[in-house]
Amino acid sequence: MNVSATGKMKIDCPPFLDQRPGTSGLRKKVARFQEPHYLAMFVQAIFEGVGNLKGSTIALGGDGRFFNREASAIILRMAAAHGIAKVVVGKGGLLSTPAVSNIIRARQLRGGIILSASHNPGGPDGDFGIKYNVANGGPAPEAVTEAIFARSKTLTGYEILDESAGTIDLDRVGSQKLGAMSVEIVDSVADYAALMERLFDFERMRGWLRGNDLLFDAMHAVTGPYAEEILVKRLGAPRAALINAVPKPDFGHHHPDPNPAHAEELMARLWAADAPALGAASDGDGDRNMILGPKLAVTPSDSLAVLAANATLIPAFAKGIKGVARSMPTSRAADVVAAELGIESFETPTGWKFFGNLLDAGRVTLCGEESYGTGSDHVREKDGLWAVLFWLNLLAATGKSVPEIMAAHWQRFGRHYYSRHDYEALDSARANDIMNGLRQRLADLQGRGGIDLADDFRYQDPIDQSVSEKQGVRLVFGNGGRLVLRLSGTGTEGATLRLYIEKFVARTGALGLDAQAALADLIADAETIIGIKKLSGRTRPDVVT
Ligand code: VG1
Ligand code: CO
Repeated sequence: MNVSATGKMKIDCPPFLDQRPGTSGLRKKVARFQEPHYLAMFVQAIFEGVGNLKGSTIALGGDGRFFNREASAIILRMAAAHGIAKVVVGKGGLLSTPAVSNIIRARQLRGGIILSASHNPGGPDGDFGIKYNVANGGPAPEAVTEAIFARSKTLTGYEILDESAGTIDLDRVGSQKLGAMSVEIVDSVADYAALMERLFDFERMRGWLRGNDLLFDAMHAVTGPYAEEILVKRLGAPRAALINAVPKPDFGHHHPDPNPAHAEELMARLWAADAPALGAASDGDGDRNMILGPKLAVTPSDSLAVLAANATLIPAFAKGIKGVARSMPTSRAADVVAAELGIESFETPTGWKFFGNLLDAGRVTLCGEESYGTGSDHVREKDGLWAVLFWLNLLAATGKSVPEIMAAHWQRFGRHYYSRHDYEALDSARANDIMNGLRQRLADLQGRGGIDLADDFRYQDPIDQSVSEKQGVRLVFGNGGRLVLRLSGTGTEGATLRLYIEKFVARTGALGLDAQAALADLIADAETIIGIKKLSGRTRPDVVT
């Protein structure tokens, strides 16, 4: 170690070899991130892998999970040592992922660092994560994450300011200095709330909230303060419309994952006799959403299709939408709407980073993923509260209920019954064997047993022509059925296999069935063809959504 007159230290350290970013940033157990130099070495890999950050301004914020503050302090001292000119930080180190995206875009920053493992559990025994967003406000594309990974394997150390350079008070809004670097602490919510007011008809939504109940579950994660400002202060919902609205470092011991399996309290309220008209939840870093009506959970793939079909009722999209994109495992419900509207539709690999080019090129306006992610060109991330406001605006504009909107949608377009079955924490070698075994049989499967297409999804980006291989196996049946199998890229324990099951029923068919019942035959076929249970030794999936 050597300390210069400016307090800059070079810390020598051999590289860590497990820092390849996954679907959305680097995620590891908190304990791994707390190991000496682990976080710092990855941050150094970001600075060097991204490559053009000296003299620039970047954003920094996180979802408030355990280790958020300590990590923020380390990153600020490293940013100063690296020669970054200024960092814009959310108060208390808090910013939702879409809020970071907005700040980068609105202030034309070079990029931003987000501290989050999103929907993964937090706390000392939970997960931590770090992701880098580029100048368009979106997640770093694969070329950048691969450059970061390559750099992480050859680093010999990192640079950081000595503590004598001072510390930043994360809770004091305003300008501060760290060495030669400026730090601006900003209100975490203000810019984002102003953006939402520009997109939606707040007057009309206020009217709807005077006669209808809303229940929003922030899952003790980052959207609590956002919901408080937007839903309560600006839209007039009562404070009781929010549950779990105070962010906690361990998310109250829960998974901050907005799905029927993890939002128990919210689900119970929506299935009760006096259920609110709209129920919703968001995840750890505020980019996911779940939408519920009385006794009805809207499938995320359907939500994208409904938003596309009704977009012109929202002020931001009054002139129509340009196109729709969905991740490959997401159901094809949105494609049907796009065809009807005469607009383009795109199928991309899993992860929001693949939507950025299409949004930047003006080819699509709305994007979605089956994993409770929906968004538009207002930022370059999926956006949880945005989706809730979209639905609220839709209910206010139509005067219809959530079940009425869904029934009308299916009667017009037909219904894509859909479910995802997750097999979590499998032995990695075994999970890879199951994937590879299926891959080897693709040529045999194609054309047999009603399967029209059996392939491993390969994506060529229509804008920059970059290619991403092996993005998941698709088995597409001629009768409207589809099975998809892929390995998760966000887990931190063993491997998680995701099986996605989809079946299309035309508008003249049975539209009101329970999804698991409607999909039962296809689920049984999946076991016959792929044999996850047989090969993994598991009797049932860990999570069904
Ligand atoms: C999962 C979802 C994917 C989503 C990603 C990040 O990835 O399936 O659709 O983009 O999480 O979401 P994977 O590789 O585990 O299937 V978030 O809200 O956790 O940043
Ligand atoms: Co998230």
